[in-house]
Amino acid sequence: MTDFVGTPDMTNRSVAIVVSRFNEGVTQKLVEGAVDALMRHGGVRENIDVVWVPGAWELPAAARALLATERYDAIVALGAVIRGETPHFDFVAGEASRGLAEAGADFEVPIGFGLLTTDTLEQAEARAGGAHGNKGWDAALAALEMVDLFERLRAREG
Ligand code: INI
Repeated sequence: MTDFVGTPDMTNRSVAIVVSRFNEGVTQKLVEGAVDALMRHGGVRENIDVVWVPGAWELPAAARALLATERYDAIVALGAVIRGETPHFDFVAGEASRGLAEAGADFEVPIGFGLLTTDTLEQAEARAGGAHGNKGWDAALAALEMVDLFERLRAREG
């Protein structure tokens, strides 16, 4: 039996953070958490691109455009969809999530999922550097772990 577990390591790796401006007070904090995680795991600022889009709906298209460049080892997708502020919460949140999952699967590149879907602004703030941590940090770390895991699995294949 062999266990495979990835170790988050940003050394010599390149990551794009794609983030929505909608609810920017929250998403800016998610970016800070994600950048912090990447820097604390061996990253340098030259290897981190931050790409802003209007809203969560636009995240999958931007992620695909970034992946098509083949410049990145991983994508970190960040956003905040808040139920109280939109009658089409389910469409925006659902389609953004589905689109990101599909993009990751199609390109076989890890996409860290840091899209908050909450009932209230307070719940979103609590997850963007508040009482419930920072989901931007979590998403960046998960993406790095998956990059390393994929590398280990590919090495095993060869
Ligand atoms: N986009 C978000 O990222 N969060 C939201 O809460 C939100 N609301 O409330 O509607 C939202 N809507 C904008 C959407 O993502 C698109 O940018 C817009 O429809 C233009 O395509």
